Amino acid sequence: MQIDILTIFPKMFESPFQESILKKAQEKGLLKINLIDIRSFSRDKHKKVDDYPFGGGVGMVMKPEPIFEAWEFVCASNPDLPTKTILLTPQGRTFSQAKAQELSKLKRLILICGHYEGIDERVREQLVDEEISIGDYVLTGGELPAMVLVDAVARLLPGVLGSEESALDDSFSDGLLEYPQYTRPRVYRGLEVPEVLLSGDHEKIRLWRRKQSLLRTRQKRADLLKKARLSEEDKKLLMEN
Ligand code: 9D3
Repeated sequence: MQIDILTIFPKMFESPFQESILKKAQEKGLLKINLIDIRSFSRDKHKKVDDYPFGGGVGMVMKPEPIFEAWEFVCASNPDLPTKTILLTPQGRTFSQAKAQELSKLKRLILICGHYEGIDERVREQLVDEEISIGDYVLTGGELPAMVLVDAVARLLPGVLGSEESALDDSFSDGLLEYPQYTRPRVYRGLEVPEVLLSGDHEKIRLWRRKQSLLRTRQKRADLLKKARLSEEDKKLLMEN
C-alpha cells in the first residue's frame, strides 16, 4: 500500500513512522509512506498556505492552490494506482476498526491534514472522496488523526504483523474486550496469578479467558456486548455470574 500525506507539518510524522511496526512494514516493502509538505507548493513569496475567510470572521482558512497542486503532484507520481483521497476533519464520520479494515484493502490512500479554522471548500468538493474524524474532541489539526489512521490500517496489511501478534484475535474484531494477561513472576508482592493459568489444562484456560472477556465487556463496555454475536457457550458463561 502507498500512503501519501499532505500536511504543513511533515516533521510531526517522523518519529511515529520510524519506530516499531510501522518501521518494519516500510522496511519489508509492505507500506510506502510519502510525506508531502503543502507549503512547498505555495507559489506565494512568503510561502503562505492560509488566508482570511471571504465574508469575514475569525481565524484563517487553508488556501486551495497549494493543496490542489500538491495533490496533482502525488497523483501524477503514480497515476495508475486506484486512489482514495481522505480529508481528516472534525466534520468526518468517526473512524472505526471496520473503516480501518475497509481501507486496508486499498492500494493507495492520499490523506489531507486540515488545520486552522478550516480548509477552502473547493478542496472538499474537487479532491476529497471521504471525510474522517477520530472522535468528538477538538485537536489542533489533522496530523495526529492521520497517524492514528495509518497505524490502524498498516497493522492490518498482510505480512505486517507476525502470526504471533496476528490481528485476528484483536479486541474489537470479535467485538469483545481482551481477557486479563499475566507473566512471570507467579507471585509479585503477594499478588498471585490465577491458578487456572498454571494448570496446563488448555480447555479450562480457554473457557476462563472467554468468560473473563465476556464479563469485562459487560462491566466496562456494555455497548459492545449488545452488538457482539454470542455463541451458546458464551451465553452460558455469562449466566454463571
Ligand atoms: C471552529 C470550529 N472548529 C470545529 C470544532 C473548527 C476546527 C477545530 C479543530 C477545525 C479544525 C480543527 C483541527 N482538527 C482537525 O483537523 C481534526 C480532528 C479533530 O480535531 N478531532 C478529531 N478528529 C479530527 S480529524 C481532523
